[in-house]
Amino acid sequence: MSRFILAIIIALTVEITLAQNNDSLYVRQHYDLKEYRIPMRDGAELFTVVYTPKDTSKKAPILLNRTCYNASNYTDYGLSGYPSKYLLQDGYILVFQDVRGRYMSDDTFDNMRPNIPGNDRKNKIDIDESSDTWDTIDWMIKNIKGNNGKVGMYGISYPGFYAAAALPDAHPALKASSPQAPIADFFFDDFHHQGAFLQSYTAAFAVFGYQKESLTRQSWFMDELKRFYNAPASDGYDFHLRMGPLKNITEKYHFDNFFWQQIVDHPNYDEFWQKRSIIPHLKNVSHAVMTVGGWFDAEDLYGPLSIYKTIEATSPKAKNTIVMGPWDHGGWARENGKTTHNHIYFGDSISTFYQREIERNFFSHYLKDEVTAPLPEAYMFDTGIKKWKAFDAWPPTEIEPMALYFGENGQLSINEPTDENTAFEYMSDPKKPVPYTSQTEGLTFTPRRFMSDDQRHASRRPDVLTFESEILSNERVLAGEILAKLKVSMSGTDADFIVKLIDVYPDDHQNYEHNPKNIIMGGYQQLVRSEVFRGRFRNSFAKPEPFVPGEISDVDFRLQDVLHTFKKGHRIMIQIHSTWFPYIDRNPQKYVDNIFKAEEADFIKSTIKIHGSSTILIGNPLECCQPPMLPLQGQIIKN
Ligand code: PG9
Repeated sequence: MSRFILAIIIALTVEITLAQNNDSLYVRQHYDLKEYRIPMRDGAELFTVVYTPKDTSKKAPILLNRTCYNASNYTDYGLSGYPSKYLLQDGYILVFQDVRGRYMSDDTFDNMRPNIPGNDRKNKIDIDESSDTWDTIDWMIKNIKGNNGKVGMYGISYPGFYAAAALPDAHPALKASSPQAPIADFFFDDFHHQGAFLQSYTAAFAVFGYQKESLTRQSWFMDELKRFYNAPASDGYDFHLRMGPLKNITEKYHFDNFFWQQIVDHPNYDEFWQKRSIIPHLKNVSHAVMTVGGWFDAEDLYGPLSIYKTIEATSPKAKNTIVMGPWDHGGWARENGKTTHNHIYFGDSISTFYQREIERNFFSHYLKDEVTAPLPEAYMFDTGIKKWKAFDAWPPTEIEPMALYFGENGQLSINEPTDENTAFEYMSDPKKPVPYTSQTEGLTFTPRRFMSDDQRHASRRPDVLTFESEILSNERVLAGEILAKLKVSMSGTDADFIVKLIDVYPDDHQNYEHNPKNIIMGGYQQLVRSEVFRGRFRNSFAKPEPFVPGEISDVDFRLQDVLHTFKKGHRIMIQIHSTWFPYIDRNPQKYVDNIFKAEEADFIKSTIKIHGSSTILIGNPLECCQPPMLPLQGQIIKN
């Protein structure tokens, strides 16, 4: 390593350390730290870390972060990085709490603990995350000195779910909540995407699949995590391919993991998953809600979009805002310098702008009655021209929608139907699955760096259908929801469908902004949006159905929203394939009741056809069956 680079690394390390020390030093100088055990209505006590400003000249609002990731990480004045330094300097009472069943809090943990519908949080003894939040807020208002009676909540990812779970029947002192990269429903976020299982997450089960034996400030699941990280292969693709069927993971690694067993026992969207979705409970919300997400979030993209849209549809009194930026999972809390994602540079200080001008103003306005610039309904970053745009509705209605059709010779036609009698086929082999990334990834805890990745590795494979438009003579803005309406047939009896929207750079594109690996950017195929759909759920996520070989079936599904300008000189590309490994598990392509119990022999090659009457619709709110952006209609299994 050259001396110059070494010097840079040392300088950066010192700077980062100083920044953290400054945070810790700053926190120690400006805050008093106390720990409490807050009693819940059923007698359980939740461990809570509280920082109160030393400056008591004015009463301060409370900012509450409920977490399953160990509130003890926030003791000893160690707040570096989160919440942002702007909130740190704004004189809030900062509170971090272990949710029920985690670390220093009592009782046992339940993933996405089901909300009890209609639970009157003031009186009933039933407990859920909403009642625990209600009890916590009520206790804090009455017992923490110097508070102004107003509470805000925020949290990224799982803590983002807890910020959303506070909203049903919320305590009157809760004035503002910011669910950030929130999980809304584990069948559409994190572990599953539209019924397909995210195999690359397998190691993460160690974090959520064991109960602690006593109160603890430290992680207690590390031995289980090591089972995975002592694995023979460091290449994630090879490791998981050698793994074979998912049942081998149960036998070799997760034989004692209660959450893994729940995943195996509930392969369909049954009541177990439905009652763990927060979506059906987001009604009559009367608070300020700012949902935040990253366009490149491979874990929780359904979450922010569905929470925002549901509140928009069910809660006219809510002051409901959504912010979507060029980040992967939680990037807005990490990247204060250049914002890059894979080989694409999006700009400088984008996260700082968000923290200082958006997040800080949101809480100041609603918790401190400060006059701040009103937030737009939707503050969305265009990932094509790399600029923020404000909309007064999301999805926007003022942007021309687009329909994409598939033609011969890989031609993608814009807004012009092609010959419906054509069909495009590929042979999908689960033993040679399409890699989800062009890069070699290790055994990732969760894959986070592929959602703007180069797709040339895929477009050159015979099992990937690739359709490409003419060179655009004018720029085209794609904004809003995407609906894939596929007409498919196959030689097998089950299949997954991965649809990708891709921005193809001009052949002579030169990229000077950020290209540390010197990728040839001429012809770069930037992933704009991708999503998988497990075909067995085409008529219902609760009731899967096999395909009939040779019969044409409709497979309609949403891809998550986009805001992307395809510049003049670029092309629009669509890819369709049926494996995406190891990001998602392999579909045997022979229908079995439970893929988690499939045998090696169940995995078969299948010739799959996409028929010419298929189309991809982009823009304007799309009427589509699934997944439920709003409370499930007709699919709730009655008790
Ligand atoms: N939603 C993220 C996650 C959940 C479960 C497993 C892995 C990641 C998160 O809470 O970071």
